[in-house]
Amino acid sequence: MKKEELIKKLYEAVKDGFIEESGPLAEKSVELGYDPIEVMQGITSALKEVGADFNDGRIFLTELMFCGETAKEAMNILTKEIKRQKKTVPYLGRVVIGTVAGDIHDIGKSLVVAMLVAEGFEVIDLGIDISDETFIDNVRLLKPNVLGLSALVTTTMLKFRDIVVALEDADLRDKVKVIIGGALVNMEHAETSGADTFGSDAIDAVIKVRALLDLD
Ligand code: B12
Repeated sequence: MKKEELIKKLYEAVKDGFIEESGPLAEKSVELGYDPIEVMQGITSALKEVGADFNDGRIFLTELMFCGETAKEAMNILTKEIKRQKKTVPYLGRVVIGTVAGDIHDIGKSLVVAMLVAEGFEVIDLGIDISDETFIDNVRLLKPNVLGLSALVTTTMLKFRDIVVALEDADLRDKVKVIIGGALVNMEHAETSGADTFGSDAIDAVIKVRALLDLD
C-alpha cells in the first residue's frame, strides 16, 4: 500500500470510528517503514474535523469517544515507533508532564512525550486528570528542568494558573520552567497563567523546551 493511500485510510478510519482498522493500519505503516510523524497527520486532521463536527452538533459524544479511541489505537503504535527510532542522542534534561485535573485528553500529550524522548529528554509522564498537589510533589521530588501541562477544555485550562501559583507557594517556581499546551492554548494563556511559554504542537514543544533551557 502506498503511503498516501495508507494515510487516507487511517484518516477515514478515525473519522468513521472504525476502531478495528486503525491499529492494523498503523502497524502496516511501521512495517513498510513510513515516517510515523507523517502518518500521524492523517489522524490529527481527522480529529480536528471530528472536533468541529462535535462542536457544531453534527455528531454525539459517543461518536466523539469512538473516534478518540480509534485515534488512540493508532497513536499508541506510532508513538512507540517514534521512541524506538530514537537515535543515540545526548541527554538534554528532565521533563515532568501531565494533563491537568478534570481533563482526560491525552492523545496530543503522548505525542509531545514521544517527540521529547526522541530528542533526548528524559520524560516522566504523570498521566491524565493530575491534581495540582501531584504536580507540585513531583517537581519537588524529581527536580525536573521543565514542567509540561496539557489541557484541552476551556474550563480545565484555568488549572494552568492554579498550578503556577501552587509552585510559587511551594517556593519552586524559580526552580522549574513551565510550558503549557493543548488544542485551544496560545501565548496569551501562557502570559495570563504565569507559564514561561506554550507549544502549539509536538514539534513546537521540542523547539520551545530547547529554547527554555538555552540549548540552541
Ligand atoms: C479526541 C477528543 C476527545 C476524546 C479524548 C480521548 C483521549 N484519550 O485523549 C474524548 C472523547 C474522551 C473527549 C472527551 C471530551 N471532550 Co474532547 N476532544 C477530542 C478532540 C476531537 C481531539 C483531541 C485530540 O486528541 N487531538 C489530536 C492531538 C494530536 O492534538 P492536541 O490534543 O491538540 O495536541 C497537540 C497540541 O495541542 C499540543 N499539546 C497538547 N498538549 C500539550 C502539552 C504541552 C506541554 C505542549 C507544549 C503541547 C501540547 O501538541 C499536541 C501534539 O501536536 C478535540 C477537538 C480538537 N480539535 O482538538 C475535542 C475537544 C478538545 N473536546 C471537547 C470537549 C468539550 C470534551 C468533553 C467535555 C465532552 C463532554 N461533553 O463530555 C469531554 C471532556 C472530558 C474530560 N473531562 O476531559 C472540546 C473542548 C471545547 C472547549 N471549548 O472547551 C473540543 C475542542 C471539541 C469541540 N470542538 O467541541 N474528547
